[in-house]
Amino acid sequence: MADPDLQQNPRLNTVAPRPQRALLVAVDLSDRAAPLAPEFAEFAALARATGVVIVGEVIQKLPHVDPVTLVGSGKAREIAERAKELDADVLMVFNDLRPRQRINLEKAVPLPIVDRTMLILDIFAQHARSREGQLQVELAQLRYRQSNLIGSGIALSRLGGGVGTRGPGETKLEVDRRKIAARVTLLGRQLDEVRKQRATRRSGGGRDPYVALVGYTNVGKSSLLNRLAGTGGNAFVADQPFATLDPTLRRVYIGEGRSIRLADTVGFITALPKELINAFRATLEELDVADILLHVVDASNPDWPRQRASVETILGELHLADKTTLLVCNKIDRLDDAARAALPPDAILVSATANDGIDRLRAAIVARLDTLRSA
Ligand SMILES: Nc1nc2c(ncn2[C@@H]2O[C@H](COP(=O)(O)OP(=O)(O)OP(=O)(O)O)[C@@H](O)[C@H]2O)c(=O)[nH]1
Ligand SMILES: [Mg+2]
Repeated sequence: MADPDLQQNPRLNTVAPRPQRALLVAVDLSDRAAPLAPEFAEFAALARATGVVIVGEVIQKLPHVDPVTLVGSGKAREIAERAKELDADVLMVFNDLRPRQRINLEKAVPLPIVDRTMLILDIFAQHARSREGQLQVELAQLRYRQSNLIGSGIALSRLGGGVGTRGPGETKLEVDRRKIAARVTLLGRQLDEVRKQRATRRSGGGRDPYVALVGYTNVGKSSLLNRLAGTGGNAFVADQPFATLDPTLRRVYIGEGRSIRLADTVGFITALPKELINAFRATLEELDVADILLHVVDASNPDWPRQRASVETILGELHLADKTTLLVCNKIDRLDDAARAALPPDAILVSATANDGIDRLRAAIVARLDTLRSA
């Protein structure tokens, strides 16, 4: 962060004496097409990945969200009491919040509010390593604040402090808005510069076919890259959402004297914030030059069909829906024979960690490349 004024109150930036205590809140709309349970579990995983301790959860069933406070007003009072009892420091709200609902809920429950998008942005901020990645995340964070009227008082990890501390008053917000706009312009220019440099580097790359791993976050894309690349793999692997942010490219031998360039990419998630898609668009649209996409799913997660559909939606938004794609079902070491047999017949079954099916995957890539070449 170049502008110190955009940062959080320095008093709050000192190392927290204990992890932040989060109370999770959700409105359950009992939508049969999109049941709450799997998405709420994912939300909790996102919360934990930011380093908070979850001290409780409040879920309210409603036919519609309350236009004023999101939850009903009685529920808002109940949340305030629970938060006090549990000594919570931050409210993490699952559902999308309009600016007005955010302000009203913050009045009813005097705690900073962090929503799902802010969590995702926070994790991205913690994990971005490359200059381009860091610029992209900061741009996404600022754009999100701009469109949701959130002042810089909400400290996300890279700005120091924990996730979500008190927002500033109105006047500060006005000043912030001008500064944020100026910073957004500057970041945009810096990103253009970094991207030009990267494009120059990339054009020096080899002629081997280009294959990209895509898929939901935490399904094992980086593990597969490591397995396929052998000793040269060393991509970062972790059991947490968004371990990989920066694209990695490795040369991989696929047999018959042939190699490919294999790219690892940032994982996707349901309703990936549009600010992030826009900020990462340039990186993601590079997938357009891929000859084949390997769509990796975690077949051991009962929720994988939903995850697969989300990834396909995002690929569509990136105009990549028509790419040649192989479906790769990973983590089959966790499945019994019956569960394996129930997977789609065209899928390639593998386990990156148990080193199972990797030769089949190599052969499938070779075969598909041959089909493409003869087409
Ligand atoms: N049981 C099992 N676990 C696996 C397998 N492949 C990966 N994992 C685990 O799944 C977790 C996520 O693996 P990653 O390779 O980091 O997943 P990713 O898709 O790159 O995740 P992001 O970069 O966060 O999107 C790690 O804990 C891996 O050890 C597998 O075949 N079987
Ligand atoms: Mg990864």
